[in-house]
Amino acid sequence: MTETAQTDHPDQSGQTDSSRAAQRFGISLEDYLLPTHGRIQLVDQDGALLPTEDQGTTPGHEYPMPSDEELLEGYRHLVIGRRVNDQNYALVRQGRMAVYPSSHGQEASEVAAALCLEQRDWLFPTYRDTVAVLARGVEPLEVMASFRGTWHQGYDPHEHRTSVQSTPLTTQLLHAVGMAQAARLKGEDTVVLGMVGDGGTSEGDFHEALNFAAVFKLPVIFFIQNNKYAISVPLARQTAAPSLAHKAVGYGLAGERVDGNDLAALLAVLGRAVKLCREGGGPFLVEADTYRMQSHTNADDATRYREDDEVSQWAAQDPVPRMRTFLSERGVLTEELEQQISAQAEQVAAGLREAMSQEPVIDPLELFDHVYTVQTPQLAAQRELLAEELARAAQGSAQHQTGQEGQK
Ligand SMILES: Cc1ncc(C[n+]2csc(CCOP(=O)(O)OP(=O)(O)O)c2C)c(N)n1
Ligand SMILES: [Mg+2]
Repeated sequence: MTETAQTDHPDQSGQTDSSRAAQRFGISLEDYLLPTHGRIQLVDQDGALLPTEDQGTTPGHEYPMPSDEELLEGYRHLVIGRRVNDQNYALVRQGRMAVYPSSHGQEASEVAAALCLEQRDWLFPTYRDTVAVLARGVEPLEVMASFRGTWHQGYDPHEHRTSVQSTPLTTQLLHAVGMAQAARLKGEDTVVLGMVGDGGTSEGDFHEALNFAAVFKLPVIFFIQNNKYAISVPLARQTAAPSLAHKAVGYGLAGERVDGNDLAALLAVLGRAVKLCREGGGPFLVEADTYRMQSHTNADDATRYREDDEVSQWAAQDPVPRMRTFLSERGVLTEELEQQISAQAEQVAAGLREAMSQEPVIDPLELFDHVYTVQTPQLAAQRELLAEELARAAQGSAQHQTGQEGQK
């Protein structure tokens, strides 16, 4: 370890970053690092603004309501995200897309993860986080390329400062931490947000990422979407901790738990975490309390391991109608705006249907192009072998066709 890590970033008075942050909020270091009891919620499941005393806040853990503009922009992404989730689910069932892990029900968490960041920040998503990637501004068809299997990676991670959607669990958190360290070394004030599921918190990589980030005081937000299942494994088999947010204190970083279906609360909590990280008060862990409404993927049948009653309880907490009611009653979301937003969502869905109906043009030889800058002799030989096979197959099918025509 370097000298910097051992001294825990003390300033001249010997204070650490976290103790400075705690002092700023007028609470003890322990109260700063520990999440509030329960969870932060600003808008209830029926779309009503909660009175301050019912928002789950405690001294030093207060969160101001985001502006109407921010919420309206978030709502637009919620509606588009829901439409994309459901369109892709249907496309998989029609055999036009290989796989799609839907975040239906989790769209508020997805959207907030993207909207809390500035363009210059970095997002590290998982396979479930397509809606977050879309809210980051990536073109829907580019995002879908990897799920369709037509191209290795459909978008340029550097252009959007959004990493590839990671399928190996939790590896993305180590990459997020590495990116934050690199940005610091370059003197940039980049904030990095790494997304992970409840199941992903049991991986060894989770420990390494949090520990490194905390020791080196890196500007990283670890954003856990606790959707209660890791395929069929329930949360109770994942951890014995009072909450996933409590894991933070053991590493010496601050944790908070938030209603993951309340867009307003998510934007408030993540917004403050970004601000603190930017000012040197990071890292942060935020646990979003949410639920996966559909099966894990098309290869899974959720009815085999959970009860309908549980699913309907969460259906009542749906983030989309909740925000619609809240914004309509505030007079922010008019009938006309609502129509514009759904027309935009329909347009995105139609674009996906259209694109997924076309046969993809694929050159199998391109498989060898991006493995090494300079191709190894083995790969060159394998490429040659495949090229010959393809040529033979093409010749065979041409002869077959001529034969068929001769029989006519
Ligand atoms: C390292 C690794 N181990 C196992 C898997 C297989 N796997 C894919 S998704 C998944 C469950 C993950 O659950 P969670 O982290 O809660 O995310 P969710 O799917 O609920 O969003 C598992 C075990 C994997 N992709 N990577
Ligand atoms: Mg999960």
